[in-house]
Amino acid sequence: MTREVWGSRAGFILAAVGSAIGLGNIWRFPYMAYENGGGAFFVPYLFAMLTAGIPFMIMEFGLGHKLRGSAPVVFSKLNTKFEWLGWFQVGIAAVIAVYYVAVIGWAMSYVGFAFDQSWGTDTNAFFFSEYLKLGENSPSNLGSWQLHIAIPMTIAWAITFAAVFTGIKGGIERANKILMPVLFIMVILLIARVAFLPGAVEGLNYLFTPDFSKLTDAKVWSAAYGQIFFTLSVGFAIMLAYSSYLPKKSDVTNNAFMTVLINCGFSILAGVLIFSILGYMAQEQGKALTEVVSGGVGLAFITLPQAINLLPAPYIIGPLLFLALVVAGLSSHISIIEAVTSAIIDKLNISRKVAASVVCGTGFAVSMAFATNGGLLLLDLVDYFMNNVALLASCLIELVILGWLIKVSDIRDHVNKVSEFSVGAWLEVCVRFVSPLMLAWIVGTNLVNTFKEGYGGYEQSDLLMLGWGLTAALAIVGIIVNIVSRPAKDSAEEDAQE
Ligand code: MET
Repeated sequence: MTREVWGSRAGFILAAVGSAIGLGNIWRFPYMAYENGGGAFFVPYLFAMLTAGIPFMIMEFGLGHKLRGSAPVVFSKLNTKFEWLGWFQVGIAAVIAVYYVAVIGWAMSYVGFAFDQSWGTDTNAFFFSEYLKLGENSPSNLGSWQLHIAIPMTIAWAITFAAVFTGIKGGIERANKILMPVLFIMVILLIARVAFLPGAVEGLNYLFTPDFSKLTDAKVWSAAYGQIFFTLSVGFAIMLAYSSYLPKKSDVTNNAFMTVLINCGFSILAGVLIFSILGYMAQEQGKALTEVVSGGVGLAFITLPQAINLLPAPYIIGPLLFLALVVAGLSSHISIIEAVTSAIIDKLNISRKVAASVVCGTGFAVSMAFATNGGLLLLDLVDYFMNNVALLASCLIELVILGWLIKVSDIRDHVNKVSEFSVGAWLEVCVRFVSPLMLAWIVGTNLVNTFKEGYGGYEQSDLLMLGWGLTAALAIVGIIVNIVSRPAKDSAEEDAQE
């Protein structure tokens, strides 16, 4: 089978940017910046972007372009012993995909609620009690299935399925060519409106006024590094898959820089949007901004609805805000499902249509666990482990392989051969020293802290099964697949040496 290719350079960049820009940019970044020193957060964030984000993106685009395969193929072509890491990454992608779609589903519901603000004044009670119907649940006691959550999730799955089933150029590229411009237009229109509301400037001052004392706090650096991999979709099979469809003649370095810079620029736009709204809300309620700010799920589904209640023309701004979340989320969901699908196509040599049907069918069924009363708790616990343990460990292992177990200069040479401007030896310094050292420290700290303190007050048995157990299971499955894989990869290693 000849490998599919992107139809145009712009199409590839839009798809890569579509993957990178997601829920993480809108609900994670602004709060993270606020919590970690406001304007001063940009120092560690830029540092993480330059030393980890850009090098990682260049390496993954270079590897996907050179070795033309999904994550397991790429790693097994480097050395057949490394194939397991590709499957571990595909596993992380699969797990994230099944809960990420739940948040897209909630956001879809909230587009509807926003028209008449049917969440009422107590948006907290509305979200937890009326919408999620969270009761005496826990991550392992999910309660009953909720049709009103399952329906929007099904719509999200249908869109992702249609894109991935149709193929790289006709499906994924075409979807992103619609979704990305729509997202940018919506966000710019929203900013143009809310940035002039009274109080908005105070909100922005909060976000951008640097608290340099935070720069000596290790947690701030860890937060910046932790955010960069998730937001750029690197280290969990996505960008390897996307770049494996690049045509032979492609400017890898330029594409990587564009993707990273557009994504990080968009995060700042999202920060401006959210903090203008929060500043306005604080002013209207006569409160300090610190009293109204919240993070994560609370920011999107409790605080924003409260703010929308106070906004002029809430029936326009409200639906637009949630639609932006939906659009950003969908283009990322498509990419994460493609990461899994392309690995299955490569491994089993089956058609895209069959692979996409199996992946989306199974993913849909599993994701229904999140359309339950306890879905939020399950999501919270699994998300913590995937982001703070599995993904960062995967990135660290990838860095050790790329920096120390193969010749990183080979990849740099390949990249330089096909790109307009050359990448200097700084790439190797970042891949071999700066990033792995930072990550080793962060992963180590996360492991020790989670081991000692647990997470979110969940039961030990839940942490053991759905956190540690799930993470270990993904690695073990990868290793088993690696072992039983036919060792007929001898030609592959030669490919990698080329
Ligand atoms: N980059 C995406 C985000 O920031 C996540 C990876 S794809 C589900 O939301």
